[in-house]
Amino acid sequence: MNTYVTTPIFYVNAEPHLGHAYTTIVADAYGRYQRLKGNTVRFQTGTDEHGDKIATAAEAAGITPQAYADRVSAMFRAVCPPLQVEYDNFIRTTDAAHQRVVQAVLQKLYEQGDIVLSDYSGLYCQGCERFLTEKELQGGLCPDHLKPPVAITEQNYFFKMSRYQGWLIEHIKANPDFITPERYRNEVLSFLSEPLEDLCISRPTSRLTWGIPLPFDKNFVTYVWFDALLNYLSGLGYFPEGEMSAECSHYWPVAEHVVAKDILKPHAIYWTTMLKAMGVAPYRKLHVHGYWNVNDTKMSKSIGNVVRPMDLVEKYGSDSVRYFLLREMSFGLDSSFSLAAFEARYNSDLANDLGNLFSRTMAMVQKFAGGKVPLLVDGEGESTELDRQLIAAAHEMVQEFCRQMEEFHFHRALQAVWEVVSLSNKYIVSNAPWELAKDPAKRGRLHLVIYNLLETLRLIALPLNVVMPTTALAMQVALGISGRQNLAAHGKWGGILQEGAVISLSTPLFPRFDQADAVSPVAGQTKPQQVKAPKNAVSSSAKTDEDTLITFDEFKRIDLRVATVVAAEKVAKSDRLLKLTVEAPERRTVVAGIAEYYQPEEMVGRQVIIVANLKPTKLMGIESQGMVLAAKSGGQLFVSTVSGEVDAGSKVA
Ligand code: ME8
Repeated sequence: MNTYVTTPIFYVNAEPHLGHAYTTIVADAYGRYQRLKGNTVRFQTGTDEHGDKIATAAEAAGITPQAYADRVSAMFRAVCPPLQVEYDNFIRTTDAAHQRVVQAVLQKLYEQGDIVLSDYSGLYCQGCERFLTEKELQGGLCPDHLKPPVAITEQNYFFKMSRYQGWLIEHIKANPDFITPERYRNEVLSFLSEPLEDLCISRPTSRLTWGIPLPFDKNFVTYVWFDALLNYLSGLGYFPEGEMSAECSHYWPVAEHVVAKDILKPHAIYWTTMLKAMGVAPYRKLHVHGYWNVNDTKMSKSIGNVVRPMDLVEKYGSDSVRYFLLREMSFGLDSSFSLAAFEARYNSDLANDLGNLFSRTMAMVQKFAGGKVPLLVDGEGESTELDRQLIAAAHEMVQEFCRQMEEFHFHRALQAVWEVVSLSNKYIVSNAPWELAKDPAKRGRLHLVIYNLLETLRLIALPLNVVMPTTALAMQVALGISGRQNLAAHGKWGGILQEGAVISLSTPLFPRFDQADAVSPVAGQTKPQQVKAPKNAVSSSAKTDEDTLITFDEFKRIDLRVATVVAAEKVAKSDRLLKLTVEAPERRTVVAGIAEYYQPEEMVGRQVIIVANLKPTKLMGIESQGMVLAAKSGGQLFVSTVSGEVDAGSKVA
């Protein structure tokens, strides 16, 4: 089976924001899901570059519309890789091939009498780039742009959309899944219950030149929507006359468009009737989602609350952003973004639930099964009701995930996975492997419990390939699984993990988010990347005024020790932190904010001075049992030490 999934092509008058990222992630996740089913997928996104809005923005920037479009289009392209969005085609409406298709379609419809010249007087909104009807106005203003439209009379070309109204109503009624969710289908049917007006598809060059010239009248350029909608076909190599290209005949019949509610009408009405007039079958489905608001307020440049996806990715990693957006929004309804909600979900679902399940299981494999998939010996380690429950739930999870993905219910698909994550965490507690480990007679049972957990993790990772590709891969690598995953081949319990296979040591999937690293992803509110005094590295210069003097007794309360660093590694997702294993003389972990100044290997073997009696604190999910002393000077950081080698744990006084 093939799938062709598309996002809207985005206007290049604004930088990519959270809303654009959401639609694109939805389309990407759906594409990945189809690939995981073994289907062939084509995924197209791109930019919409003609029209008033772009011309006006370019003028304000003092550059040509083409240069302006090049600049902003490149931004839309550039956010894809960091969001792990893997498109097959990025289309631009200024591409020559696209422009040729638009002109050929216009010519065809003109010749067959579907496009006619006529007088038109109306109320034009520049923000919407269209004439508005009286009914659409609210208090005389455009409801979207809150500005009064301008009365204009001009000659223009019109697409006789009304000819196809009857056909469209029948098509929507005969195909209940054509527009989903149902509320949007009903909205379109209700709109179609009134007679359709014909669609003005030209703009006089006296008013706008930044557009595709009409092939039959050089005094006009094409209305931006007529141009833009055709991207879905031109991107497949469609051309109006002659045979459909191979790409086209493969993919057009299975086209699924993903859009938000703001552009329902152009997709449900303009585009479908254009296709009918062109003699091309309608797309297969239109998936319509709601709007992201920010802290319950409409996202808008003027309010200054536009969320930039790149800021979120830099701070939390793209898997977490993808997870949050797909888990938080019920597809079709509006949703509100807030950093608090983001961090709450990150800490509870990712760091606690999934992250802990993974690291606990990995630790148990190392401790109780020699770091390998345990060998299951027949007769040893009998199955219990808890095992049967876990196996059935893991199995059902894969089925449920697929059912929900088919319906674009991403939040429910993820809920299904997290139910098993939570059940697995309970399974650990109920089976208490650490207790089983104390009794050699229970070794078989211990190994079965560990095997069941590894197999559940494998099944959890499988659907996660769709939403969190990096995490899924990290889990698979740790479990010794390689190769392209497939839902049918790998979605059942058992038979994939190799008994005796080495389980690699891995870093935590989601270190707990440390508030101190906060960078606001809301434009205009970005805090400077404070190089905050790392909580575990002292660097301030000493004041000597009366208020800051301490008594000898106070000083004596601070337990300073020489510690020898025996291992050091970078802390995942942090630029500042190194995790040090030190002996002082007992082994302990100290997380130090020195990663910008020291490579982990430079630290091993060094003796440092630590505050040994500092209350333990968690940094990026790792418990730090002490603080390394260091001095900062001339932009460099120098860790404190002693002038000769001393026994680890020696007191500094
Ligand atoms: O309309 N919440 O481009 P556009 C969720 N060029 N999604 C949002 C959003 C929000 N707050 N804001 C924007 C156009 N989007 C035309 C499309 S297609 C042939 C031409 C997303 O840059 C959502 O997908 O205004 C919405 O439909 C789209 O961006 C509008 O992008």
